[in-house]
Amino acid sequence: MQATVNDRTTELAAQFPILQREVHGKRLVYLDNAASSQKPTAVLDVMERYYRQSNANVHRGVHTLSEEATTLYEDARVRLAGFINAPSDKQIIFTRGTTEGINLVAHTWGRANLGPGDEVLITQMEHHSNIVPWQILRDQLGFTLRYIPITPLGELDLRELDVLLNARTKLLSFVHASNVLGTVNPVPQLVQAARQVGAKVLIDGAQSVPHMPIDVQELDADFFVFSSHKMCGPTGVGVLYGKRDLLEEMPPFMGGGDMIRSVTMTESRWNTLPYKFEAGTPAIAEVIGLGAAVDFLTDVGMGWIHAHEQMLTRYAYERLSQVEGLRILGPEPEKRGGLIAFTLGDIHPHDISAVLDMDGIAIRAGHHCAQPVHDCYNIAASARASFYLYNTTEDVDLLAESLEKAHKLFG
Ligand code: C6P
Repeated sequence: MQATVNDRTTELAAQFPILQREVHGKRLVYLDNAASSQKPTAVLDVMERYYRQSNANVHRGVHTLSEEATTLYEDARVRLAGFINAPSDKQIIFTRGTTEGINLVAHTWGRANLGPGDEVLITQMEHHSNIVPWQILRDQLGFTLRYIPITPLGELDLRELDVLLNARTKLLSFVHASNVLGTVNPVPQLVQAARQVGAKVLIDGAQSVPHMPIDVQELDADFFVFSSHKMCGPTGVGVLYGKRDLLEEMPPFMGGGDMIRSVTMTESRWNTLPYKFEAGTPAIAEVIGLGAAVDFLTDVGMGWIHAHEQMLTRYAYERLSQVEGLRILGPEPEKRGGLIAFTLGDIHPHDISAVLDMDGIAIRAGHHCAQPVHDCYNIAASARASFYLYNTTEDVDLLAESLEKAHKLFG
């Protein structure tokens, strides 16, 4: 069974040109997928084809190239809507990524709805991109920012939820899957609790959309954001999904071309959804590339990807637990996505990563843009291995062997 899974993975890995290269004379073992995934030929080809054959601006011309570019761009939107089961492609707003999606909600919905006496509830396991925008807005608008704490095992501590989430809470915003702990948070329980006090819900899906089937209607969040570059797509593009009535009510984020219906010297009127939120020339090639990434992931099967990563995570959890001095952050494999952050004795994570790099193994070292999570464990940084559809149990074995080497070297 395991051999079969690894066989399919090897076949998939062959579709990623970069995975054929060597680093320091060794086969590249890419375990930094939570930071950014690699890109298959299907995505690279579609982007090159766009530039070679159809390159022109979208929504702006009636010549053949512009019409082709517009069709490719809007087809990608339809594919994205299907991928997360959005009721309409009008609810798919292309952004630059998760960070911009959260900032868009903060500076449009947030500015229109938050003020003194209101509360925004986030969690201590957020990425900085779901903390800093709210701190900036809090300082400008005077609302209160609260945090759901974390248990020592790396799960949300929901014992005080009925106090933290109250009639003053206007928004509950949380990460679906933590980029440090791997914890997959209980969306139904959190959404239901928010509904009871009338709070809106924003979910950061940066680490969930690439790795598991997502149905935004089933999750029932008001806003859901994610990034293309973590799901086999190019950098520079991401998605904000929102409930239609909210998106209709919200003022625009940025002003400029394409987001207007009409402009006079005294005032402007806004375009309809989704264009109201897409000011200026968008990342056309990147959106088209993201559409191809969605086709690729759908062909592989999101259910298969999820099961494969669960298998790898269980395997890695056991294998890494045997490395002397290694401490895993976060819950047991059943409660986490496909990543494992850890410390190794008191070796600095940058040193761990440098030793692994000499063996061709790429991991991430640092605070992973989530300093408050590390504060919970009284550490400044950690090392993190994160898996994707092209990783195998052999990659995990190489990781463990290299970590043992690092322990001997520094221990
Ligand atoms: N985390 C990591 O190595 P952007 O940069 O906008 O595409 O994504 C931001 C972001 C938001 N939320 C979560 C949960 C994330 O993991 C990330 C990106 C990368 O963990 C880069 S810091």
